[in-house]
Amino acid sequence: MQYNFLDQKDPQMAELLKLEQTRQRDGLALIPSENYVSPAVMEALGSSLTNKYAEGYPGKRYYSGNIAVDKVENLARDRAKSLFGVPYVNVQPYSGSPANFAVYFALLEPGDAFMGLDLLHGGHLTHGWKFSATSKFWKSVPYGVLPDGQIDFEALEKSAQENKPKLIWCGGTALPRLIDFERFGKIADEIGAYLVADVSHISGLIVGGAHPSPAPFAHLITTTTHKTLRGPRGAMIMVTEKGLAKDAELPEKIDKAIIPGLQGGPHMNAIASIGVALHEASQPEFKDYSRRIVENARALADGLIEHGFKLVSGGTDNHLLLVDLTPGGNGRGVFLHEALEAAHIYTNKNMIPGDPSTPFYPSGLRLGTPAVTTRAMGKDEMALIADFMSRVAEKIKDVQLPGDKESRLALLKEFRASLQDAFYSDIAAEVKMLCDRFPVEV
Ligand code: DSN
Repeated sequence: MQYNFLDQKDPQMAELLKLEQTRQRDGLALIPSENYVSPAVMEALGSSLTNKYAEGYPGKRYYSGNIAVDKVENLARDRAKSLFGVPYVNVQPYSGSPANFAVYFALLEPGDAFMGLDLLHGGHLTHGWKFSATSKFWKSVPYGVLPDGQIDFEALEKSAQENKPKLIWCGGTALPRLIDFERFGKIADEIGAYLVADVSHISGLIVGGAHPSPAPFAHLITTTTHKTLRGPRGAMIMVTEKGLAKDAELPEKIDKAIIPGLQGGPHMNAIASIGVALHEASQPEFKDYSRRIVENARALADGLIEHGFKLVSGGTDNHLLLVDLTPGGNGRGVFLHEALEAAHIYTNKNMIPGDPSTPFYPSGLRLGTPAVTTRAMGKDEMALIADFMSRVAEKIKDVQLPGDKESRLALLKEFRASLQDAFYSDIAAEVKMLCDRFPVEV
């Protein structure tokens, strides 16, 4: 790996970037929100548009010199509209959290009630988690999932009738099952609330036809652009036909919430790069890609179940899996996450619904297949990955989380030292051999 300029101009930083490239190239990226962008997406992101300020919107900027950037933003917007089948898109949010904040800012008054999936049940921080600013400025009324991992629609409907939220979020970050957007739409319509679908995790599956679209049922859709959609870090807010019918001013309200409400200059390089990713997502190969993501997630689920792992909801309909580690003891997610990392298998510890432990020591592990599918791995490779994971889990099966804080910290220190064992570097070598067979541009 070589850089044209960095190697000379800033070798210290160049070394760090190479360290990360090596990690991405030689390890298994199983974090469901991560992916590998194409060289074309990366090129647009590193283009001269990074030099340009363009506060405002196409045709209405506060800076001169917009010949190219106006066309870039319009092209990205048009591509998103056509791909998601919606009449309006804002492509300027810096990322998912700012996009969701803009929705609150556009639609709610301070103190208004809203509903979102509890973080501990797979929701996002910005869907009303108690430590998020969203629950400081607006009144968060969370809903949850049933023990089988499905949304508890009965409780949600009852609570919606009682609390009359102005806005209901659907979507999440750790939901392995299809989202019934139609049922959400009915509940929101009964009380006159806005339904906002945050499809950050599954937007690539939606445009690829591997997950139903919320467009007929939601008023607004938010999504990040860097997960299954395989673009750069960024986000979009869309207004659907249904949203326009409810409030024809929604596009203007969203635009104003982004700027001057929350943001200044849009990151035009990211917007160009989003445009490239949207173009890629409109190609026939992307349909195949999104289908294979789900196929691989199911194969990985089957492989893990064969090795004795328990999965929340018993499997998956999308790109992600949530492993319930409680059969081996509570709060063990951190140990498996770190042990797998020592073997160059990257996952993330995660709460499971009704978790008996705490967010730092959760009882689950979240996995996903978007990145390994980008590397063109398939079902056979998912079986190998399940085998690697099972060997690592077996190695640490006797590690149990102590009850008190001091003992936990002491154990974690001792556990981390144990990860120097050759057992992990040997598996990492096998992981590298697998990765070498499925090269990826990083
Ligand atoms: N933090 C993201 C995820 O990993 O799911 C959601 O924003």
